[in-house]
Amino acid sequence: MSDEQQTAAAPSRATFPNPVIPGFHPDPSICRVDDDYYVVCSSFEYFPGIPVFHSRDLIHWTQIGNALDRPSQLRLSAGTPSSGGIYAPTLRHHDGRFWLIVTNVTGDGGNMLFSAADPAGPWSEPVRLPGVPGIDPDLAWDEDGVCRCTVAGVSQVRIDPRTGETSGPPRRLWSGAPDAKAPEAPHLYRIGDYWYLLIAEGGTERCHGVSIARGRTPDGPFEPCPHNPVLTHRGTDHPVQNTGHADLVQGPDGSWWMVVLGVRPRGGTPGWHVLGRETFLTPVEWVDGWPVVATVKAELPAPSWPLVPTPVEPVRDDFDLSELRPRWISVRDRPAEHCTTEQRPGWLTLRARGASLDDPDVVFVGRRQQHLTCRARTRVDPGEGRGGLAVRLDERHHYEIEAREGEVRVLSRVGTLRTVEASRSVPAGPVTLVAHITDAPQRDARSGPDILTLGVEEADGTFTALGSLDGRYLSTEVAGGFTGRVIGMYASAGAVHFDWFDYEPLRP
Ligand code: 6LW
Repeated sequence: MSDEQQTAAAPSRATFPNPVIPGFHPDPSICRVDDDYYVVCSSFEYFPGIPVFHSRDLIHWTQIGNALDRPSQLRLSAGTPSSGGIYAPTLRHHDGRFWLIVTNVTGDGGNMLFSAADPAGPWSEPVRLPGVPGIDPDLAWDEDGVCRCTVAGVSQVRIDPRTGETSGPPRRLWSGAPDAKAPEAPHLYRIGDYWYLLIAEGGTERCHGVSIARGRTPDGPFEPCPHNPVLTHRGTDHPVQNTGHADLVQGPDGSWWMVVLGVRPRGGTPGWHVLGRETFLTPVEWVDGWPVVATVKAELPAPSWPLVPTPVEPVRDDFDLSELRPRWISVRDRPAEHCTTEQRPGWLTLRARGASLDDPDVVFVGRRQQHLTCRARTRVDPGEGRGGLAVRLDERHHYEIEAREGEVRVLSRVGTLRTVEASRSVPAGPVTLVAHITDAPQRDARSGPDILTLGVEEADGTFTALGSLDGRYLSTEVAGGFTGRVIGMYASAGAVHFDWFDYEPLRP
């Protein structure tokens, strides 16, 4: 049986890990069509943008594509900073089509709408929405087919989703608690006799929460839920923190669920989360017409409906396809002249543009770190160029092991500090570079979350560590912003060839 055919979990399992979509997958928006569920997430400075996931049981998810996978849909200029670019999508199904609305917060982007017959793609060219100001756009259609777009703040405008035309100025709706920070991530739903307006408030950090109001019409007025916030982990010691930015869905048995972003801070105080904001699932019950949302747990009980496990992702990508698999993302763009599997069949060739990972023009192909402990390896032939294996939080926070002919070096960049941590000679030709991410020993209040050990694999298969670096410096609490770690390959000079890339979780 090949890796692709194995299944993720024995159907008899009693509990399932939450996050259901681990790693940097924030701002989830969910949509159900019959027995199929789809989730999209924010993608910021990465291209392709907006990862799209599919599930048949709400527990097991597979990435089926990236909605914005052509430069005509997404052009992120070199001026796009990390955590700029593409924010908070909403995915909906209406009139036989899937509709996706997102904001590009950088350049001339603004709000954009895309549609598709199949969420795996292709998605349409963008319809621009100059009349819709603000981030976190939502789409909702009423019984007459009128489409409303609701944005952070919270305000609403009627739109024609096919043309992007708006009618009338944006109207203010309900903004959560009167003194709450950042009323955002609105979603409007018709459920039973009411229209519900679900929002996030308190900001996407430790005070994040979810509140709701209801009205008899989609225009309001909205009456706040008497027990708002309906979900928050602020001031608690739950292992999952920052819970907010939610979207509602009904399970196969008619039960209600919420997808919500959360983080897993670890180490001493104040706690560092390194995988970015992840997508969790939590059950919802309705009492007196209001949702009662369960605490977001790190494990989910087995649901009452049949599980449909998805194929386990193979450890190795051999770069034997002409297209890169959907999990691979690059910084801002990925032109074929800088990234190809055609030049040397079975290898990924990266041709440098920027001279290091500090450069907004860096040629980088990586995947999200999705497990708290894991190992990444790649076999690289630097030829006459220079490149290697990097763990990237953003352009100012990254660790890498870099090869050039006859030498490897471990490099770190933290804020303004750039350090050569170690170097050593290696035989000319291909070399296997390794990044090993393990738990940090918890010694006292200052212990970090994890340790990144970078090194090389010798010809006999043994591992030689060249540097062990504190993981806290590649965390959101240090770097700031909205993203998480991405691990991958890069070229910093000339053409660099990669034979394969392994990513192996060390714990589920
Ligand atoms: C997003 C806002 C948020 O637009 O973070 O967690 C911002 N919530 O709703 C960026 O993802």
